Amino acid sequence: MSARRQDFPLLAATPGLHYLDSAATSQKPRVVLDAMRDYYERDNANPHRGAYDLSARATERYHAARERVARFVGVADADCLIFTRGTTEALNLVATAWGPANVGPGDEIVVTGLEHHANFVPWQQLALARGARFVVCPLTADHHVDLDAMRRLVGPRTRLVAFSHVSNALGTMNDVRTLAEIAHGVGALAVCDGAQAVPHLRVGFDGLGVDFYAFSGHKMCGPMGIGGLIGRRATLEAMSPYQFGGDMIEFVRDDHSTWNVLPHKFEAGTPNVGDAVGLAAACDYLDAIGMDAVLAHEQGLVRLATERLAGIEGLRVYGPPANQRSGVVSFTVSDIHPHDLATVLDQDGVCIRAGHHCAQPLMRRLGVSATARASFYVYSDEGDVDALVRSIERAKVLFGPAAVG
Ligand code: 7TS
Repeated sequence: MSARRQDFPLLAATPGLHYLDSAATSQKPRVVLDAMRDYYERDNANPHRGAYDLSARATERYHAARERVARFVGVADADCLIFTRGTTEALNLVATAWGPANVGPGDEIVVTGLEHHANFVPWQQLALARGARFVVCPLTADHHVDLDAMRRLVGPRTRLVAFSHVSNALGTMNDVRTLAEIAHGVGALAVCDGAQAVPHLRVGFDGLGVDFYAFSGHKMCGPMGIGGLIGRRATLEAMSPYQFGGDMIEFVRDDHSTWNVLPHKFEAGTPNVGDAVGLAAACDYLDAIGMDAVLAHEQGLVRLATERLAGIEGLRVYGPPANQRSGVVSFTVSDIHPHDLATVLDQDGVCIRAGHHCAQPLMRRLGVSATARASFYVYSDEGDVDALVRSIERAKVLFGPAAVG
């Protein structure tokens, strides 16, 4: 068992468990759980409101968590990091708060064929509501975003280009800087879904060139219920708030209201301090390992897994080579349905994801309705790869000759 497994109470308590669904959500290290408990046991109060010391301490912990997470994602201006429930809420924030004021009839929104529904449907719905054209950029034969096609597709009416940093279904890493340049070349905003990047790579928002960047804490050792939207200050300041209530106002008159400064303008209501504290502890945990080491560890396991899986007759791996992807391996095995495969693997304590991975447009482009997906993280090890391969072999025997090739 890898030493790092011991940092994760759930994994330490279940030695036979091979958790290969970290792209869906990661396990949580003890230090994150401890940080949250410490906050609730010592400093819990509603921040920004009480004139007493305990509330000031809660406010300070929330502020410190934002500074810590901002440093992790590489944004120098921490007020440009809005805490949200996660990536989905962050992307919907942009679609709701920026969209209607900036997209009109005849305009275009361009996305890629690789997207998670969270970075597809909000833009599709915005385009439908505003009478704009919704354009899906095709992929190359090796499942990368086709940059030449993207250059051809964008034009003077393009208002926004949305793309993922790393694909959740294939692990493909996109060329974010080039995609942002293509968007900016026609005066469009570049929106990047970083849900599968922030947990695995050193991101550095300030050097990426995008206008908005979204991520989820629960995929990076943090708790569920917290994530973020990073935006450029000028763009965020020009946007109207999308939710109204406490904390986000400056003055409220009977006939009109004015808005608080960033980040509060986009954080209506009582903030999620406990989870922000947990997310900051997750950043400490990952930085102590080092993000280069995190990626190298995952890519080593992906290389090993793809080599071993290649030896299984009838197994097909989707997506780019190991050195061009994060810790995700998507595959199908002959005519065993991925859901049946996942059920057999579960009997062996191997947790994988099966289905369309919230990327139905991508599945259509791959010509499948579903794949099986194994995803690795800091606590995964060679024993997990062994268990995966062994269990797939067992499934093939169970499903008989039809599954053999
Ligand atoms: N974007 C990408 C690329 C994702 O992988 C996910 C979640 C989301 C957006 C949505 O994140 P949320 O935290 O707001 O839900 N992806 C997955 C997955 O691959 N399996 O389960 C959830």
